[in-house]
Order: sequence, then structure tokens, then C-alpha cells
Amino acid sequence: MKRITIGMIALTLTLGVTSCKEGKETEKMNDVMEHTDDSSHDHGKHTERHDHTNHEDSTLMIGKEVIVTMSAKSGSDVNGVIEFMQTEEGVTMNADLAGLTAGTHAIHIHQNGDCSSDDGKSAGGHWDPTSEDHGKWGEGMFHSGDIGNLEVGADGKATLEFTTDKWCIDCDDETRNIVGKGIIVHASADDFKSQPSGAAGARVACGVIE
Ligand SMILES: [Cu+2]
Ligand SMILES: [Zn+2]
Repeated sequence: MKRITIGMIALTLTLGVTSCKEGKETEKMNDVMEHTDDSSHDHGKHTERHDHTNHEDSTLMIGKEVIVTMSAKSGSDVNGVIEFMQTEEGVTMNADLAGLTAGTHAIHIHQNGDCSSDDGKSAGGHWDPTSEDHGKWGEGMFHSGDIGNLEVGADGKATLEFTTDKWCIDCDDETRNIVGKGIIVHASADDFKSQPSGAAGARVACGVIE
């Protein structure tokens, strides 16, 4: 009996996840929820909250992952990978880089998914879908690509984990979709003030989010 119950819960969860991806399924689910609301007030409250989440994130692909291989630019030896994962909370970025000079290095998402030039300038300026000024993430105005700085030790390595709901992987909202953009690591630190890009110097690594 217990097993059957667990099985049914698992099935319900699976259906719930499917409806996150499909707008039509969400509509169907709304109908069911209205009905549930009539029959049981408490249960109705519970499902209402789920409905809200489903509606907002109807195009999010939970679990979708993009792995970006960074290429060295401007004569550097920088290498590594940056992984992006869509979760219900937003996108989590995990950067794992090596070959950097010790010190502070800016890292940003730039507007073009194009690393063809040797200086990385083919990636264009900072990704700024909401027309803000350059700045520090979470403080006043900042670009959606203004991740910040990496701290690099004597071994030339750096890791950074970063999560935000200002991004999505391949959703319908172009102010949040990071696919098709570039990611750049700079020779110097971002000062979080200078316009339009924080005076972070040469581009020492470039990757395409695709
Ligand atoms: Cu940059
Ligand atoms: Zn910026």
C-alpha cells in the first residue's frame, strides 16, 4: 500500500515537472486546480502556490545545462570551463579556470557569442538587455552581464559559483536568455564604476554560451 502511494506521488511530481515546460499543460492544470479549490480550501491554497510558479516559469527548462570551453585570448594561457545550469531558482554558473595571472580579474557576459577575434573584442560590449549603466551586481544599476571579479592565487587558478534568476537558459524571455552570448575574462579587475565596462583591460579568455 505504501509503495502504491509513493508511486502515485512520483507520478504526480513527474506530471508537475512536465507542466513547467508546456504552456498548454499548465492551462489544463489550472482547470484542475480551480476544481480542487472548490472541494477543499486548504488543498486549494497549496495548489494555488504551485500554479503561480508554473505560470511564471512556464518556459524554463529545469536541469538544462550548457558547458562553455574557454579559449585563450590576447596572447594569454588561460583555459578552463564554465558550466551553466538551469534550476528552479535561476541559473547557476560554475567557473573553473586556470592559467591566469595572480590577482583580480573581471568576468562578464558580453553581448555576442563570437570569440573569433584574437583579442576577444568580437564578443562586443557587456550584455545589457535592460539598458542599465555598468556597475556592481546587486547594487544600483548594473548590466545583466556584470558578474564581477575572480580572485586568482599564485597557482593561477580560480573558481566561482554564481546563481541568479536574472538569467535563463533558452527561455522565451530575451532579457534573461544567456544562450547566444559570450563570456569574457579580463586581464584586470572591474572597478564597478567606469563606463561602459569597468576598465577591466584586455580580454584574456572568451567562450560562447551555446
Ligand atoms: Cu567583460
Ligand atoms: Zn557591465
